[in-house]
Amino acid sequence: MASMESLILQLHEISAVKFGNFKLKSGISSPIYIDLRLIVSYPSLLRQISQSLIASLPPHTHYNLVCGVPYTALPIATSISLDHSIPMLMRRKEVKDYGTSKSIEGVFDKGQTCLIIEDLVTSGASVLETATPLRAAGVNVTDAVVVIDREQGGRENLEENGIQLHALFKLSEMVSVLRKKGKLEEEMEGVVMRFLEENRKVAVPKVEKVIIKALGFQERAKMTKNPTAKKLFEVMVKKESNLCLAADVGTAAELLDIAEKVGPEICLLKTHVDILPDFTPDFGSKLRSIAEKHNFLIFEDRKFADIGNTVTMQYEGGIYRILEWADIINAHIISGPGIVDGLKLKGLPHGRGLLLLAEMSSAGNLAKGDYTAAAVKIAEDHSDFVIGFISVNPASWPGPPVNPAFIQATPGVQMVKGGDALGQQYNTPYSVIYDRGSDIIIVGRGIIKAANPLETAREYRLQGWKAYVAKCT
Ligand code: 5BU
Repeated sequence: MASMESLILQLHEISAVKFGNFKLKSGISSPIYIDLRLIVSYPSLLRQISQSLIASLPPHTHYNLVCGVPYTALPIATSISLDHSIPMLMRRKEVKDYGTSKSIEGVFDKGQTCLIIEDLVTSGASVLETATPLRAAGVNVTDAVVVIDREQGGRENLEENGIQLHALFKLSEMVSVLRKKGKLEEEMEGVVMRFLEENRKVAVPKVEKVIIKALGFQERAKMTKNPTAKKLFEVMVKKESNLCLAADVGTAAELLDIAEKVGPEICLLKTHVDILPDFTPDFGSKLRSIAEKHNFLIFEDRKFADIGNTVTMQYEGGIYRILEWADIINAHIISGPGIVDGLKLKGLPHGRGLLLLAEMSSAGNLAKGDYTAAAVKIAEDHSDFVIGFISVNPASWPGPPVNPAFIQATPGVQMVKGGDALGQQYNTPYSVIYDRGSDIIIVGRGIIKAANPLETAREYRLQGWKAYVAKCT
């Protein structure tokens, strides 16, 4: 097997590595340019690279298909396919509307796993462009192998999309080998290293969103840093339920009663504890024992909105002592990020989670545009405690895709689109989960006012889950 050093020197020899000032596909200017298209003219080098790529994979890497990212990696993938007798697939670059079977050439079965082959990774966008139609066709994509990792965020971006990146070598390794072998002046080495340092992260364009939608709760459970979010993902998978009951009933007794009845169907039960006239201090422990019995989490829809110091007291103290019994709470961001610091101070030591109100369901509400974007930013800055968002249409949020570790929960859900007399607006479970990109449907009156709440809750659960499954396949 050729050594890394030898491959780097050979690439330099054929002028596949150039130093100067170049504009990259991602739009940034770079002092180094790598053109691996040239290797088709050097069959021995092409074969050495292909063999080294496969040898560089960790031994447990599982795949039964390979697919090169067009065009540069196609000959590399072909060489791998021939050498190892692994069937190859090709993605048609010209077909823009991926998701149709025509975008993939070759024979495959759903459930097979395809290794993506690429020459160079910057942001990871090209790998994702190939992974998206493969996943849409039912092929698993878990690993990508690349000749050179430019170390500009590609590894992280791909990881966020459930793809592990393996690289033959990093750009910085290439530069230091060339310097060591006297192929690069010290000054240019400095320029390139500085460039690498300053361009550590390149955002991935929109295509990622499609993959995020397709990522399952099981995979996303591994991505979150928060134990409550992890548990919620796991409960959803176990119970095949992405239904949250908004238990807006008249009394605590009724609430405990409906929690007991509907418990098996839900992943989450949402309370407004301040509407219960018969609240007693043992309410929390009673509800928690029902939650444990039926394996759901508790979300107090308190909508904290004050300054950090005040919310610490509201969260922990008063009559309700929310911190003691609610797994999840929510907050407006109107007062700025201090509210998250305050709630986190109390909640994080208990492993609790916070949903930020990024959007609301009621007509004429002001949570949109920059406000929604600010909620996302605050969530990212506190991803140990913020577990996601109350949202209405996260699929349409502008900007880079939201980290799939965050959970989207959406109120304003009924079987039929419509609203109430006081501004509530309803969308259907399918539209909320499939079209609007949410994860959890929050349903109140649709279940509570139904003639048979248990049967109706089951129907909502099935509809919500069906939409989630459709989104993942
Ligand atoms: P409904 O009966 O399904 O309309 O109840 C919706 C519940 O979700 C209710 O408890 C509201 O307080 C809650 N809600 C909402 O409807 N819209 C929002 O934007 C937020 C919460 Br945040």
